[in-house]
Amino acid sequence: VISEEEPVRRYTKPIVAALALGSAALLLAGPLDPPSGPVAPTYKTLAEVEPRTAISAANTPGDADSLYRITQRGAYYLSGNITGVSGKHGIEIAADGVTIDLMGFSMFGGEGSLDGIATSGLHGMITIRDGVIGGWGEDGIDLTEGGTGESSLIEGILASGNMDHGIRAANLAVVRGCEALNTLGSGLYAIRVGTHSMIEGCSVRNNNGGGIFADTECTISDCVASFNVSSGIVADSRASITACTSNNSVFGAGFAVGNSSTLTDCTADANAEEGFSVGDGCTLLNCVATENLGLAGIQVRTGGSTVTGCTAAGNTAHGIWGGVGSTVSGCTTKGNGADGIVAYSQCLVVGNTCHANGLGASTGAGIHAFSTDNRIEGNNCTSADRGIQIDGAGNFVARNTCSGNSLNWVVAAANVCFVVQASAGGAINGSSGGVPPGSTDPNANFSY
Ligand SMILES: [Ca+2]
Ligand SMILES: [Ca+2]
Ligand SMILES: [Ca+2]
Repeated sequence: VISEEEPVRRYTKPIVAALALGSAALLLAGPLDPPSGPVAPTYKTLAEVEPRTAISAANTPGDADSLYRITQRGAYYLSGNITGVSGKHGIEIAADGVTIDLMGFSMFGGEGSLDGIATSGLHGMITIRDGVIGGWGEDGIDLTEGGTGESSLIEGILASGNMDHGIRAANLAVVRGCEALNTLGSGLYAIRVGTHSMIEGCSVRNNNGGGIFADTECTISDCVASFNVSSGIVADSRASITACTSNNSVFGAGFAVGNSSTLTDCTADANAEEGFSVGDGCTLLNCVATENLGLAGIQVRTGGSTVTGCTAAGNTAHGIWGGVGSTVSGCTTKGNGADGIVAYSQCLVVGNTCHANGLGASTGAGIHAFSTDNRIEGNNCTSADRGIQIDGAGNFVARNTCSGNSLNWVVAAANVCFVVQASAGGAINGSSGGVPPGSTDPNANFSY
């Protein structure tokens, strides 16, 4: 047991030592003459130390449908958590040029509440950062509530369990480093932006609607969409989508993208519909689609698109669906349930590897041309129900190789196609050997 006197005794020596140091410091003090000029205060006002406005009932009083309402441009911050009430938004923004720093605090809405943060009237140039916005009865953040304002930056926001959208911004928005999850409403999106916006480094998962929706001419990069009920990443036309992954959509596609868009280095896995479903005039480069359940791992819905350097494996139906007038080059398809590559008509299909497709109950080919005027060249098709199957007339088929398929070639009449059973030579050890494959025609196709 420690007696009450003990602490006093214990600190006697340090106090004496501190006093000795103090008197030494006094001996070294500078001149005692005060500086010339009038005496002025040296402290800083609160506005100089913290030149921002705390969001509070005194500074930013609410109105009939808001807890707090910002009516002047400027910088605002939270100094504590906010709990919503029924029938009200958390914070209304009724001015242009407003920055709200949530300072890591959370805004929790609760039953019957409206949006967490919403515009009131048409307002833009809005920044919102660094906090948690959850459980609001409508949207977490809605910068379109008062109309389609322009230019906003939303970063470092975790939006969870909101009823409608997690984060909804208007045109010319930048949304980065945000997470939106457990959004409850169906038919909406966890993150939705208007035209000419950028979404970077965001994660959307377990939402009851879709993951990300971007209007025309947006960029989406480094995002992950997982386990959303409808499609993971959806963009209207002329989008650029880079280094994103979208997986396990319960009823939707991994990526559903409009015309004239580019998708680079993206991955779609185990979605209930297509991995990638793109419109006319798109380019897919270095994308991977695996184990998706829709019509194809990669589907060019209409045509006129370029699919290069992509992989489609283990999808339930087709690997790559080329549409009309598309180019499919340098791709690998393996283990898809139906055809490896479908060339509908007027496609160029060149330099692809198609292995072990047609795994499903129906007949599948490595490459299957449905109609006319396709050019199919320099592909290797192995171990499927059919190697290369041409249903229509007027296709040009050259320099392909097929081996190990149940039927290597199934080609309708009236196509340009010359197939040779290649000759196999003996072993080669040294500088010469073997036999010619069986034709000197430069356009011959071979079975081997
Ligand atoms: Ca209001
Ligand atoms: Ca709203
Ligand atoms: Ca089969």
